[in-house]
Amino acid sequence: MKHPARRLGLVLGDQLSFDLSLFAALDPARDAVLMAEVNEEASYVPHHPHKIVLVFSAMRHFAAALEERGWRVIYTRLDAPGNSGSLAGELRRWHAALGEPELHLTECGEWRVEDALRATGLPLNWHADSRFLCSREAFVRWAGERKQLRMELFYREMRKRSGLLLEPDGQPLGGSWNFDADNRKALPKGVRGPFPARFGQDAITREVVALVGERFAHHYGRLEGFDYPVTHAEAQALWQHFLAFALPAFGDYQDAMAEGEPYLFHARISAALNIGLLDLRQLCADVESAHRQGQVPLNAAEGFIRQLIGWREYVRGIYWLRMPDYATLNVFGNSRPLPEFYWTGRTEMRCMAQAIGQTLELGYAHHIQRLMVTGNFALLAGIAPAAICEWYLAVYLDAFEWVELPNTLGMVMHADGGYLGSKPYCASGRYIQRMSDHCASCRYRVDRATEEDACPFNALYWHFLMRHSERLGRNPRLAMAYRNLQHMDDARVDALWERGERLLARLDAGEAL
Ligand code: DLZ
Repeated sequence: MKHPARRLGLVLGDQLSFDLSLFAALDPARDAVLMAEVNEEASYVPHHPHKIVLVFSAMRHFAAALEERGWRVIYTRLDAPGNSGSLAGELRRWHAALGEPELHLTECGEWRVEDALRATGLPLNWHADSRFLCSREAFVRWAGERKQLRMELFYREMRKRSGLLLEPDGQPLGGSWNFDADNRKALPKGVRGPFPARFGQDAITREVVALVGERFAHHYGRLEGFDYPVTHAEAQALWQHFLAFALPAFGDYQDAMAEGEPYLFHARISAALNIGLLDLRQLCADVESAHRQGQVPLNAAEGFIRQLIGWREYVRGIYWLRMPDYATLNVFGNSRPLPEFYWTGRTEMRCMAQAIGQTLELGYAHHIQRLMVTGNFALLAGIAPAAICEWYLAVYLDAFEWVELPNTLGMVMHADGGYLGSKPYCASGRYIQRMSDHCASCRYRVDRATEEDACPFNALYWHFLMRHSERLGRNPRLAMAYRNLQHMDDARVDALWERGERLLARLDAGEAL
């Protein structure tokens, strides 16, 4: 038997925070921490190589930092002899090897992982994930008997509970809870995002890059060029770069897209936050103080804080409230496979090629590219929710199922029938034209809908509304679109339907558009 431990704390690859409440339950003098790189987590979906590099490298750096603080860390490398290949297997193995210590764990991000750990039958002591403001139980209480949940109401509760951006009398700063209407500007010509912060690879990261190259070369996405933070200090530097150079314009251009601008004014911190390298409370406090010191307008500060304490906590609450059945919802009965070009970027639709291309290169696209380009296309084309969910989970550095699934299945695909959001985010090519400069260099014409060179988003948009009119026709948020459809003459409606049918048939034949 290895030197026994009294207690063993399991720390997962997305739990790399010194502030986890788990650590308060352990004693560095007598207890141990277990961390494990396992094949199952790296391959249950074909993760982008950068994502595996990020998680493994950040895990190795965190293990070293724990050891520096005096912790005994049992660390299983992916290629270590005896690696059982799964988190449950490693927990069982080390529980036996260390003399059956008391086991401590933090609630998992993903239902799948928590289920597998519970299924070991080992006696497990669970700790709440203190990185979130709203516990799973508090969300269940908030949701109560409400038939429909709405983010906006949840967000107001969170603002009140956290005290963020409030007047002394408890009213919202600036007289409104939400300044989203100010955050939809297109990018003026000549405006560019700041130079992105980039982080060099140290010896640990280079070793991981080589390992990922050997073991996961068949995964889609580029291995070279990894430049993301892997330590708390680097994540702080990324954050300070955002505060100084991008936050002031973040609100205005939050929804904009531009050629050759993968980040614009976005923070790019979501992956670091989701794996524990950044602390939500600090981020919110920094943004609020930047606003109160006059460095950042309210629409930017409020918009940023809303994403963190509103949307992000809301989707996590819904995930844990509704899993595991939530993953199977498919109210439109979609069954079309994901087009091959999602994995290669080879499509003549310029906006899609840009969004997918940067995703394969960087493991990153911002929320409007995800929602209104790749997501919108999947919605309009009737892609099977499970297939598009797997894609988002695999290709984005920040994608863990608790945040990916509600965003994709609920917000993008409306496959939950409107439980998470009140309308599907369907749009024609006009929206993309308004918010980007992609259409100018596209081979398709955004001002046409029925001709062979017309932007596919246009006919697919009307086809989507027509084929789901029974379910969506009475949705007040789509009333204008359905009114426009009613006012079209029959010949136009037929031509749109037929063009939509031809496009879908081409997808079914495995053709790229
Ligand atoms: C994403 C990921 C990967 C690629 N590898 C590991 C791993 O080897 N060990 C580990 O503990 N965690 C890994 N993760 C993150 C887990 O998948 C994550 O903990 C679950 O998705 C739960 O959120």
